[in-house]
Amino acid sequence: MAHSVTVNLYDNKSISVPTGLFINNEFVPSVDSIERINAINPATEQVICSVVAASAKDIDIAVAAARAAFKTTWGKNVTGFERARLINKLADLIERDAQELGNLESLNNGKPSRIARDFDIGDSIQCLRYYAGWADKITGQTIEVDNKSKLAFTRHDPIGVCGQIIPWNYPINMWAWKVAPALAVGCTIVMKPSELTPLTALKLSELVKEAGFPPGVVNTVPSLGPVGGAAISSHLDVDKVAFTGSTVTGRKILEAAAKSNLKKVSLELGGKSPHLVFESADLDQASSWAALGICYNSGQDCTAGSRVYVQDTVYENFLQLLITKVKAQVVGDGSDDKCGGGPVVSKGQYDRVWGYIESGKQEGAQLALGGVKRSTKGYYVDPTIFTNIRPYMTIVKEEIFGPVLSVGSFKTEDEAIALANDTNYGLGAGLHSNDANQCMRVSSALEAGTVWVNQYNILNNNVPFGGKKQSGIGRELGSYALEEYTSVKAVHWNFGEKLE
Ligand code: TXE
Repeated sequence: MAHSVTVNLYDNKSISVPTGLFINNEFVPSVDSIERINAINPATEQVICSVVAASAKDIDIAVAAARAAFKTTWGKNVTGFERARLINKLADLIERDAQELGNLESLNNGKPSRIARDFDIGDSIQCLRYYAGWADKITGQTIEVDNKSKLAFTRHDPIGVCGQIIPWNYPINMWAWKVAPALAVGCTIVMKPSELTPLTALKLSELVKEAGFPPGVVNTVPSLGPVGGAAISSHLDVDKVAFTGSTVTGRKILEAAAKSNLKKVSLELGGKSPHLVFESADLDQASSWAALGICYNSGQDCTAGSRVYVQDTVYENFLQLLITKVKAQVVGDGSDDKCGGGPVVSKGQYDRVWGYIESGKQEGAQLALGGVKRSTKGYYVDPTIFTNIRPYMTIVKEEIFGPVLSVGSFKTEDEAIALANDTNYGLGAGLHSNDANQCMRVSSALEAGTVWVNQYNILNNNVPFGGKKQSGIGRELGSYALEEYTSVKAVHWNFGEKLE
């Protein structure tokens, strides 16, 4: 069977998309399985194409390829300058193909093509360039010890073969966040994209080869989570797993790592991020950020601001502004540049989100906007706002991962902080206030890896990102991510002391 297929994009152009497993810079079939994964367009519910699904044996082969490259052409055998050159080359190629990649991302994920191109891919290019900048600056310390004839120094060695398991909400972006720091320090990669969105990771693999990375440095193995993801997590020759996805799966990965070789694990998991609006805030701005916080990427965002709490004195004003702004969001087909959001990614996610909307209605929350299904094709969920919420309600406690917002109120700052922190998660949090002291007090009290003050959901490649509590372990982005992919070796050097 051929290892590529022609896919029609929106602009009447078609492209060839690889459908095999990418191992040792070649697209290959599975060695022992005929299983395939259907990539579906969530706007039409139609199959775009199918790709090879890696078996556990294929994962073994990909890991062996990554290990061989780590020992020979990559790892400690390639200079930081060369790693930087190749990563920059890859960034240039992605920039060259941004339109095409944006269309493909949109087709498979549902998000508007314009947003995929300008934001997801734009950010991914910057991420690669940011880490290319680090590649020749991976240094340790020289440490004086308690003897003048000795010193110690540290080396920050690449940790080795990295399994990277990524989700479907930002397929290209999550690929870049994982691949860029790993390559910068000299690791090799076995990348498992989500079974829902395998296409752009395969297309990017072509660019990895074109950029000139040696075979085996980046391997791409689309697979079902319990097959390929589990095989990576429990593999004895994988040194680290980086994961973004649900807390349930994160727990399984950590357990598999503990039961196999105690590989290093970083986890970026779910969230139920709160957004606090105090009475001194610029309500017009705060409502715009809150609308963005829940509507962006159709709410399929680990930091989606899914709980908004407003000081009672400004609650009514704020709510009206918020409803107007959320209503103005255009949700539609990804080919339409006017759209700010598309359908959710799959039938599974569609059913899940609508299940939460039903539970909100049944548990007594009040619908202030949305909550009505479309009768047309596509996994669409129009932005939905619930008020009259209670802390015990499922929509207030659980991550919905759709454009569904719960809005409540508070009287005092202490009450606001208590409401915000009343969750097992700790990924993001936002606050809006024009009182600088209050901003400082509240940002310090919020239990979250990222706090946004008078804005929301803005990330930068040079600023760390990650969670507290059950939202994760470790940090991505910034210099902090480099620590996730390196292993520190201390070398103790004696240049004088003699034993009697
Ligand atoms: O996630 P999974 P799902 C949350 C969000 C969403 C829910 C379910 O709330 O509604 O999770 O989504 C791989 N061993 N997030 O079921 O299963 C899987 O193949 C190893 C938040 O799609 O976590 C995919 O590549 N890997 C999140 C990846 O895990 C396994 C983004 C994510 O899928 C595996 C996505 C296993 N046993 C969902 N089982 C965020 N933090 O942004 C599955 N996988």
